[in-house]
Amino acid sequence: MAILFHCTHESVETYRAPLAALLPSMPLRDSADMGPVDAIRYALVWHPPAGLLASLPNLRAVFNLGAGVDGVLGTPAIKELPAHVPLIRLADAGMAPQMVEWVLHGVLRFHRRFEDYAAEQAAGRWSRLAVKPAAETRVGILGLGVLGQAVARQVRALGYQTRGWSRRPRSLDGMATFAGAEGLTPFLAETDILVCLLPLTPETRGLLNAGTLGRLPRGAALINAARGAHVVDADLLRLLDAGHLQGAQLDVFDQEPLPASHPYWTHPRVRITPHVAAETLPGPACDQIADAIGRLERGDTPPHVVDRQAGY
Ligand code: NDP
Ligand code: OXD
Repeated sequence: MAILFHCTHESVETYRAPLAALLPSMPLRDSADMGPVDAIRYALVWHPPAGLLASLPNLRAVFNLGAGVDGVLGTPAIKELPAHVPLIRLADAGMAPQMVEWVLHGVLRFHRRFEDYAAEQAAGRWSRLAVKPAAETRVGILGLGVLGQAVARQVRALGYQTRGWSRRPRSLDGMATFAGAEGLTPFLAETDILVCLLPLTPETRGLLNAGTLGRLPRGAALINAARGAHVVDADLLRLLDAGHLQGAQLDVFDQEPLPASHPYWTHPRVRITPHVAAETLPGPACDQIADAIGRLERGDTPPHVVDRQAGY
């Protein structure tokens, strides 16, 4: 019995030792050197190429090496996965604290006007700018899942008015919640700093466009750590240039790496990071994977099986 590893940005060696400690009887094999495919029961993948999963006749489950499963569901790979083979994602796996840090950086940047102060410094001006108290600043989080809720708790702890939007109605302590298409307009209308932590699905692709971003109050800011394809770049740039939005902090892009000619690189109101907001940590990831494999081997259903219909 063996486990296949395929990842676009991480070496198999990163996972070998932590997984061997938990599952000593299941060797990890790199997709570049798979050996006999009959022995492979489980696959750990990030963006598997077409043909890889179809080549594994005895596959029992596929683990996505991250939280967002669009790199499997949104690709031909999913057509190679029979309905009885579950796709399982990582939930948190060390990502939540990192995501909280990355988002809070943006919330404080926009609330405390660090972008404006950078411009004042560049102009050699000693200016004191007005700042609303946190309690009067509304932070709205799109997506109230594992990461959205972790972020919401810490945003609230800093005293911000916290609001959230999800697909199904949710009730969370100390924050206003909105759900579904009908909840989106009232949610956006009273959000000063918008944080996107949605999965990329057919429903959420292009959700952040001229219509939706235009409903934010003038001077609002966008923080996107979800997927680049949630945002219609041309619409965001137009709203920034028109002064409707004060700025954007972006970690994810429709095309990664971000092409050298993309206007985000040089836009004075856009701050970018190269998809590093929250990285999968091999230790906690292997704990989750080994626990799930144990359950599957006992005939139980593990947590975090992806709902292929819903797309996350
Ligand atoms: P979860 O699956 O736990 O949460 C998803 C949330 O989005 C849920 O609240 C869900 O609603 C909501 N949602 C889904 N579809 C819709 C919709 N159509 N309308 C409204 N709400 C919707 O995901 P995670 O919190 O674990 O991760 C979120 C995303 O963050 C990932 O999919 C990934 O794209 C991104 N990510 C980015 C990283 C980075 O480094 N930049 C790192 C890790 C993740 P409901 O509660 O009703 O189910
Ligand atoms: C993820 C990511 O989805 O890192 O885990 O983007």
